[in-house]
Amino acid sequence: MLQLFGYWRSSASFRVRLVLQLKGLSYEQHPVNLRQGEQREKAYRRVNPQGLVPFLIDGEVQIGQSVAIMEYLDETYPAYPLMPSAAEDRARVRQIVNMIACDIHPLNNLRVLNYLEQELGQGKAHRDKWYCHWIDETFTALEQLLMTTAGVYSVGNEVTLADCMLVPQVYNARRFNMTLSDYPTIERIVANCEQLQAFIQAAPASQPDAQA
Ligand SMILES: N[C@@H](CCC(=O)N[C@@H](CS)C(=O)NCC(=O)O)C(=O)O
Repeated sequence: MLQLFGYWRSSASFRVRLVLQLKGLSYEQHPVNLRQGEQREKAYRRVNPQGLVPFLIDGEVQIGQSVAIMEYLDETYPAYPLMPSAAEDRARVRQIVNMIACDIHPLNNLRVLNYLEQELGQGKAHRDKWYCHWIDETFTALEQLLMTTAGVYSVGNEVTLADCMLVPQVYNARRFNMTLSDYPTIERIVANCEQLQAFIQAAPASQPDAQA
């Protein structure tokens, strides 16, 4: 059985849960409570020395980094492929994946926000402004790109890894009360995804460690 170390509200964990759900793979969840700092404790560092979630164990195979895990699952479990067959479309998917994974998420994750508040003395208002700024900058460009690539989903009419990145990032934006009306294509794609059972089951609120 696949083992997933994650946290209900972690968008990087959400990405991996989406791939698992879309492919219909059974997996056991090992919640790591990020709010209580469990990711930094010795017990978890023995699993993932980087002290981040998600982390996947598949028998002898152990993998960190959500994008690496998603690609591993897609290549190892080919049912319900999440990369398009045409090279150009695969490049578009990777472009979207990287815009979110490289240009938004690292600026906004928990340890960066904690550093802003605790080390640099920024208050909640500045922290939230920082958070929304980096989403807005990339979503503005992403909206333009998606207008040229999207069908029902981000790239064409099949769900791809791009959607598995986009929906968790929109979840983060909503958590910080961002309105998405400036990004109508993003809004439309996410609404389409959210009708699928896999997206409902992978959502943070559906997880066993979800807190009210
Ligand atoms: N690039 C990594 C980022 C992983 C990451 O930052 N995960 C967050 C949760 S979304 C985390 O574990 N944060 C813990 C912390 O910042 O202390 C990935 O894609 O897996």
